Amino acid sequence: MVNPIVSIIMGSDSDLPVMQDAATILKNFNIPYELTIISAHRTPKRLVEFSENAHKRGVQVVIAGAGGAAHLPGMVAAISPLPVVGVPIKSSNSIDGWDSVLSILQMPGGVPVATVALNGAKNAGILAAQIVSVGNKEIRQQIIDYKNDLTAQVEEKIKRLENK
Ligand code: RP5
Repeated sequence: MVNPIVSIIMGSDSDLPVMQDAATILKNFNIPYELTIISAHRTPKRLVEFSENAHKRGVQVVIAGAGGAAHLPGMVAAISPLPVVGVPIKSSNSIDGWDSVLSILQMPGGVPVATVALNGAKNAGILAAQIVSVGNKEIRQQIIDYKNDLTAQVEEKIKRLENK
């Protein structure tokens, strides 16, 4: 089995329907990833163990999703030397989602978390792919192809609209 270079972690299995979008992107780009649950509040020792060791296992980027009082991405960023992409999730314990966004976004200077939109796990997957593409020409080419495809899709829509 190939070692994962991206780690997708989330606070609860209830986050999976959202976080699955990041996994789908990485799968489509053929980027080896792992996916698991780490709860900042309910498994704090597991959080520390993961954060201290992920880079030693060859992980290059962490995607961390959580809802409500969403401390998982920030706490991983506090310990790990790896770049952390944070996904705020509108969960059962969220007021309206802003609580998750601000918990992940408003990090103190010195401890960055690259925060995507609420439930924005798809963009987290793309951003993680772009980060690992810095040192990988094949992945970089896939990103270029992906962007060209986005353009082609819109051009197709423009054609359809203008020919009506
Ligand atoms: C957060 O609490 C999790 O990331 C999840 O978004 C939320 C609710 O968790 P469960 O009660 O569904 O386990 O820590």
